[in-house]
Amino acid sequence: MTVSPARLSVVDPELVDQLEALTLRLAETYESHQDPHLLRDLPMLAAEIPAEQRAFVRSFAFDDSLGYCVIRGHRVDQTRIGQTPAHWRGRALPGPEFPEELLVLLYAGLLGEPFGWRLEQEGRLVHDLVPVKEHEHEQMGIGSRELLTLHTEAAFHPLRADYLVLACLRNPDGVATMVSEPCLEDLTPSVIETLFERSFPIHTPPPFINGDLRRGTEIISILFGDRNDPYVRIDPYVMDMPEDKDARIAFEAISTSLEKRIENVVLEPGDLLVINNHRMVHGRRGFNASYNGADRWLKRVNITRDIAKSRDRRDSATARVVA
Ligand SMILES: O=C(O)CCC(=O)C(=O)O
Ligand SMILES: [Fe+2]
Repeated sequence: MTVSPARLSVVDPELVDQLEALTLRLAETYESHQDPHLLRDLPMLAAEIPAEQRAFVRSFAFDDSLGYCVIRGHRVDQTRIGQTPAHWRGRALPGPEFPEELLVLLYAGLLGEPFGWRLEQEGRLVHDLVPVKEHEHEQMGIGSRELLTLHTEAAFHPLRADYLVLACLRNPDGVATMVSEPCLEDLTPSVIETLFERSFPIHTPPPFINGDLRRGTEIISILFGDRNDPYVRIDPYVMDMPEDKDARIAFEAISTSLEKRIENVVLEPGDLLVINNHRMVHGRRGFNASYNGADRWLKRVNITRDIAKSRDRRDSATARVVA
């Protein structure tokens, strides 16, 4: 599906070289995407993003109405970035695609503070989403064969991201990222009322369980915020069907509505998909990976508007890894 004009911002081709030169220079200046100096400097550096894209991203955040938007036209140097890695683990930092990671972080700097989870990709701030053979059939960003079901990112966690940025380095088979925004017209007033109640059990998914016994099952509401224009928090894959009949009906109604309204966004190299994690759920179509170094490769960054709220779960004020 083509991205509608209201959701798309294309970088002026005349500015693309400049941006590339900037990220190449910054890649010489900073150590890696984990460099605290880089994280400190991000909002200043973000001023180098073309004014049109800055205005576009700012409106996306300020209006708080769309679930996603796409920035298109940045260059990815396919030769320099090399082969798609077989795994995110064990890669030297910085990798050859550090300039591309810097670009994602600059955009992240317009939206808030990037952060990582200690239990996700070892606390890295920029994740590699590549198909990993041993996880081929799993419900993970690094899976491939199975469709990755619709979800709010880290739905189980109160400190989950406000925004995500997915940056496409390559996507040779045009594998779609699925997006779906809740639509109240599909739901009756009583269903909406029920979805606002804390009636829905959600579990901590496996990658986050290792040794972290602080979170188990929590009972959440699926909708929150404004009754007429609610935010959403759902990940049916890690949620139980509620025992209460009305809650069950409501859960099924919103799940069906979200499924029905799926749009497929096929990211191209250089695309940045900005997701408002409260306005929309996302997922990914299943695909056959080849594991030959040419597979789909995305970068992912979690962003919060308020880093202070995770202070008791970070080692220091400047640390960006949440335990
Ligand atoms: O690969 C994609 O397009 C999306 C993956 C995703 O949802 C995730 O890793 O959180
Ligand atoms: Fe996701």
